[in-house]
Amino acid sequence: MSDTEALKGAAATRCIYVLNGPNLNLLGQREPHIYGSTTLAEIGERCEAKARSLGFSVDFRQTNFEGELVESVQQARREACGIIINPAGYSFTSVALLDSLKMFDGPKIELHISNVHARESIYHNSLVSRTATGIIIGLGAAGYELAIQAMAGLVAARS
Ligand code: CA2
Repeated sequence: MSDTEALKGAAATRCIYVLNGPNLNLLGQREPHIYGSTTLAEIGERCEAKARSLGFSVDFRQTNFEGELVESVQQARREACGIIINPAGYSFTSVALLDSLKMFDGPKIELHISNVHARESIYHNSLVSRTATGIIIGLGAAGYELAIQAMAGLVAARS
């Protein structure tokens, strides 16, 4: 292994990917009674601060496109020690996303801001849950920081 490869590998062991699916860019602007008033940018900043305090870095992303989400998961295979994902609407529909996550060997935390089980039945059957190491549901924006904390523990337990 070259020095460059070794350096990349070392960084990957400390980088957590936090992936957000469609419409989450609107957080804080619509439906605050369901999703709260915190914006996605604020959540990203809180994730970075929490990760830094635990000796990790964060790559925080949002996309409205299924293929882009799949590509981020594939990239995580090379660059991340763990994935935290709020797949939003793709949780319930995307076999492609499920397939890509199955190929990621590290810990995976699925997260939903709202309690999906207290909502309409179309929100009850997440495909992503089939491959998740753990799930955080219904704790609002605070769920993201809890997920970072949990991920740090999961990564430490593997090394
Ligand atoms: O509670 C969550 O985090 C969800 O993943 C959010 C998704 C929904 O499809 C899932 O069932 C649960 C929807 C994201 C829509 O985001 C909005 C943000 C602000 C205003 C309206 C929608």
